[in-house]
Amino acid sequence: MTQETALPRVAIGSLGGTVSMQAAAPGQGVTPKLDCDAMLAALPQLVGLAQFSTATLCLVPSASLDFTGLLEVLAWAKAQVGQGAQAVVLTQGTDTLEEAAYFLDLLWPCDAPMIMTGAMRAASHPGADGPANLLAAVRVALSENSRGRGVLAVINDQIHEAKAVRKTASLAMAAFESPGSGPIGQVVEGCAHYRQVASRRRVLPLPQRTSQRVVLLEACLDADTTLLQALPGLGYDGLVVAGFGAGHVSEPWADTLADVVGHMPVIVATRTGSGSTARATYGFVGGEIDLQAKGMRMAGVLCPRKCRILLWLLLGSSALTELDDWLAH
Ligand code: DAS
Repeated sequence: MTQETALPRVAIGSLGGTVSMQAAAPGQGVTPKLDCDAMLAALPQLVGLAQFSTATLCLVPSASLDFTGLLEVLAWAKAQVGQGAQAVVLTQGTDTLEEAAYFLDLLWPCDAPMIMTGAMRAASHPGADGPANLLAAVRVALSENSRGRGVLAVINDQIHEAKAVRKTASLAMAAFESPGSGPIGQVVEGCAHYRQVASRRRVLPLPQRTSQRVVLLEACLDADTTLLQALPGLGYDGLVVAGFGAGHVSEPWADTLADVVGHMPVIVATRTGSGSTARATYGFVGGEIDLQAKGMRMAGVLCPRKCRILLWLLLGSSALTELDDWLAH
């Protein structure tokens, strides 16, 4: 057996984002340019770590990814594992990495790790962090300890769970956190160190339909109810509200939501960026006790954006009855 065939196989799929971006000419803004092979070519340290199969799945800023495209990425990743890949690494833009990671994690049925990474500095900028993040991602992907943990985000030498990870800074190098829980691990001298053992995972079936629409609205001081009142007539199938504090809205919003919840499921999350919604603390109109009495669900620790993904997938697989259970864990 040659050394080449003895190496584990890792599949790397690239989707675009800053990690792939360059400026066409000095002074111009950066845009997605590098395909997957070009990103790997900038990383000779990968040689000898694994055999790589590469695919440029798309080349877009991550704001332009969508659920249908992510389902195609999932199918590609599953096929790679089916063909013998020990792990899958995905590169994409950081702007929506937390949402894509959670979406894929909810559907990833394999023990093989799926590791997502990106970069805060474009490939053509001094001090580009993409190569270091990609190398760390591959190393985490190859760690036996990464198996059975679903989809992880590896960036800035930290390892984050898909459910918790969040981009908390627009341009800083240390842009990712897992508010409340912290990262589950760290990359130290190229090795993945985890703070806890892998916990039991649950995955959702693939959605049978993708036409459902879930809207996310944020409660703001003195916000009117015009949009809320219009929602039942606009064809949406679900609503997530990023509520104040522990999951609260104003009295006019509470009254209008009481009507909306007769037409579609409504989840109220916290817009604070950290911590859980309350369940049994506040008794005012628009507080969580009132909202639950009116038929709304509280999101717990799940952030508004990830609630929207969960609701979309549950609606797509006709598994809405499982919503309370998913929100409780
Ligand atoms: N902010 C960019 C990034 O970090 C753009 C994107 O998300 O595609 O990758």
